[in-house]
Amino acid sequence: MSVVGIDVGFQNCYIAVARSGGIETIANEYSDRCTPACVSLASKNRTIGNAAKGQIITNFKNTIHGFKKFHGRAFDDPYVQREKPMLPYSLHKLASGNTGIKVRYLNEDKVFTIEQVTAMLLTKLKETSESALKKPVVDCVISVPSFFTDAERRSVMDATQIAGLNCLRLINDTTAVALAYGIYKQDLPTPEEKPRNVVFVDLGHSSFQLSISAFNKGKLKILATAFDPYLGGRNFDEVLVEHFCEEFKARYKLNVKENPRALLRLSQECEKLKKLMSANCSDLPINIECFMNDIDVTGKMNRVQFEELCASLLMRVEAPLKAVMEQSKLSRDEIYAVEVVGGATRIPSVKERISKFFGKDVSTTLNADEAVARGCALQCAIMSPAFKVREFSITDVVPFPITLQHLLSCNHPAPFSKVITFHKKEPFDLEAFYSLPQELPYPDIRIGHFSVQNVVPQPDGDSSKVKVKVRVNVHGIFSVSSASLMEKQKGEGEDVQMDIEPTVQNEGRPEDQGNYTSICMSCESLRTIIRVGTNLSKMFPTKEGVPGEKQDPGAGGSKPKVKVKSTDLPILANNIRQLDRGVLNDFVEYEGQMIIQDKLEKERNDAKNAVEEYVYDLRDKLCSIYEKYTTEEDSNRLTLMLGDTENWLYEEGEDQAKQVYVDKLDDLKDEHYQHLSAEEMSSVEKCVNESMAWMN
Ligand code: ATP
Ligand code: K
Ligand code: MG
Repeated sequence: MSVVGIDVGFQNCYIAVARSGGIETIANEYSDRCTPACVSLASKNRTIGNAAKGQIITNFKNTIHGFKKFHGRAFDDPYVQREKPMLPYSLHKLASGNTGIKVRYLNEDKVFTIEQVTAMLLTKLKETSESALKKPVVDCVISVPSFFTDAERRSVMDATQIAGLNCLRLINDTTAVALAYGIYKQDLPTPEEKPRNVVFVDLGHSSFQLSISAFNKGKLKILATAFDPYLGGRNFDEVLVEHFCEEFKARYKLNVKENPRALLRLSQECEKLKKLMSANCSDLPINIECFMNDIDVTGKMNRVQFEELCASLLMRVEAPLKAVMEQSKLSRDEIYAVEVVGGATRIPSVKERISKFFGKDVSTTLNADEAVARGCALQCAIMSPAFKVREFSITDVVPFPITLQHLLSCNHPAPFSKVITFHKKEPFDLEAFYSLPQELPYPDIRIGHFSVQNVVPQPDGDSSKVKVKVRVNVHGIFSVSSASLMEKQKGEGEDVQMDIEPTVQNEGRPEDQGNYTSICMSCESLRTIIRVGTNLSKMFPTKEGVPGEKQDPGAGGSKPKVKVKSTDLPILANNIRQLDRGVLNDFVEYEGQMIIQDKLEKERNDAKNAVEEYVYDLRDKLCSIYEKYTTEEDSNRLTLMLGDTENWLYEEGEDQAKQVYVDKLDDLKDEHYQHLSAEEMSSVEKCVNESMAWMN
């Protein structure tokens, strides 16, 4: 069983794997540990990652990047509408109302769902891990921003399935970082001592997240999270782009915004400039040749100017810092360290603001780029029975309160928390939604609609007791996970089942308010539900169900023995914002076809390259090591043949089926060797090998 952790960033993805030596971040075929979150579609294949990044400008309409936050979002969502005019590729409203991406692929117009696009990226990351580990990779842990809602998380989970991955856990970015920080620390306070509180800050390309974690030996508990989902390195790039667009308009009369290619080039150059400014205070140049209308443009900027331009962005750093401290109810001197990760925390003024707020230097003991992936791999190792890892339990939070409403026949709600008892004579419906729309970085508060079926009255006509269990699972996804009808048994000695209740049930009791009650599942109570321990690997993943509940060891023994028969009731989930399962299966199949198509195209290209290489190689050898073994006549004939082949490769041989190239190569080899007897040939080969060995 493989142990793989994947940080799917808005811009940069990293993979970490567990090997016997420990956790290791792995490199892709470009020897790069960072794989860009970029997918490019073309007439014969797709390219993903580094190769796709190289297509951003040349194939801008069909090269998709910056798509992570379209997960679970409706096309009409304000975020999507805000992004749309700035994207070089087209968005498309799907029949479901969700956001799709329209591109040209295999010479056809094609709309991909966001789940499919992320699945393409995951396919690449899966292949990279497989070639590093030299075995198939299925199980993994993947990171998501802590502010991802139910719909966004479900959408990412669907993407993992399309890519053929089994995601054991979606872990919040900063929780993964906290795990990467804590698991190796030998000097954490014992469970009886006061915990060590550490703030984790992640400023990536698209978002700003932070959390405070309390560490004791063998465990971490997230005390609070806060974020600005719309503040990241990209905003700083945009400020520079805006500045130079104006400057170039004034100086060169260029309207950069009308030219997507120029805008993309400017954006890339501004990002480079931004990074350079992190290390240099002096004036730095920006030079782009043949920028637009054959005009070369130049400009310059220094850090002081940059900070002035970004003043309003820098102001936004503080609010989440304040919020997380307020939620945690800790004072600043109770903070042991402030650990920063994420590429954009390298901006000096960002670091300064953070350290000023906390009154201490920020620590950079973690690898800013790889910590999330490493945390994911550690979590995967903890969950894998194949790996022995130090015990470490994680208690995370769900940042947004959820309400579950009980719909009566006339749509009256009646909510509750984790395990709740209803008295019902017939099937009934439950509706879950986010309680505080103003706090949600997402316009749709709906989570799902759950019908509890097969409810019947008791034999005497009374209402039946129905116990409904709701949970937020290990991925941070909400569900009404089970319901059972409890039936009191009369006689003794009958075959009955004890009514065993999970320990998490006792927080929050419904209080009647006429037809409905309202209890929010606040952060505090949800924390209990999402408790994930190291014993998880044994309990997970057996069924769709998820761990987090232990049976009360005291139950049964001390309670009076009421004999109850419990019957499981089916639950029908509706209005859940995820792909239809049939559609999902189609996507799984289609992803498989695209993988094959890419493979075939690669083989075709390899076959073509082999012909080309043979031509160059033989031409070289004819005037070096083969020279004295080849008659002038043969040499001329072969040279002519090589020239013909080369021309063919540029003309009709430019775009042929794989077999055509394979045959061509065979012909070349036949032609080359036909004038030699077997004996001569072996002697030639021997000499050639000797001289090659000598040359090396
Ligand atoms: P997200 O976490 O939002 O999904 P991500 O994980 O892809 O995004 P990171 O890889 O953490 O993001 O960070 C990328 C950002 O960091 C980019 O905006 C990049 O320009 C910026 N960055 C990287 N190095 C530097 C640097 N030296 N100075 C300033 N910014 C930098
Ligand atoms: K990243
Ligand atoms: Mg990130």
